[in-house]
Amino acid sequence: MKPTIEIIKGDITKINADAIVNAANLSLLGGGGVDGAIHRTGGKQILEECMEIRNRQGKCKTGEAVFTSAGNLPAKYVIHTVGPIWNNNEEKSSKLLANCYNNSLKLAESLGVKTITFPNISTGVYRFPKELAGKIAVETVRNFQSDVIEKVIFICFDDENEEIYKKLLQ
Ligand code: AR6
Repeated sequence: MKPTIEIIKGDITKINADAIVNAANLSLLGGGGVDGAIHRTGGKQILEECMEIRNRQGKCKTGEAVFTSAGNLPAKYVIHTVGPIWNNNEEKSSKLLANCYNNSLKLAESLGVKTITFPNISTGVYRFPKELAGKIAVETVRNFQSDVIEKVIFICFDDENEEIYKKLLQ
């Protein structure tokens, strides 16, 4: 089965889904943007679990995904994935960004997640072109078959991404 896809404009920390995805960095120890918001609102539980992951496996590689509980957030899990920093190597960056979506979906599936919410990974501080990032996100999710995941929500924080996703999903 293919999960249904929805777009919501707003703040991912307010979303009541089984899993929300964090656009983290290699350190897994927090930062700005959506990462900052998730750690700020979710509380120290999330950071403590990220530190345990760091101690166990070291840094999280670009395109890979790990999970923690969601602390004070209304979700059950936070899936932390590290998007690529845009560097004009379109082919390599695109592949890595698709890996973020695929690996997060696979991890979510293994956790029995029915509803998962993605931010627009890499389109903030990491400067990935929004149009291309949206295309990759939508394509990757559309190609993902699952008997577990029922719904994928793309949460758009800025107007530009909202417009891009609306067009892509028309
Ligand atoms: N809810 C949903 N989306 C958000 C929120 C929010 N509360 N806040 C920002 N966005 P970014 P990146 C959108 O910069 O480009 C961090 O410092 C934002 O509008 O958060 O993957 C990490 O620690 C943009 O569309 O992540 C890394 O060092 C999208 O989230 C680095 O930034 C992603 O923007 C990762 O950069």
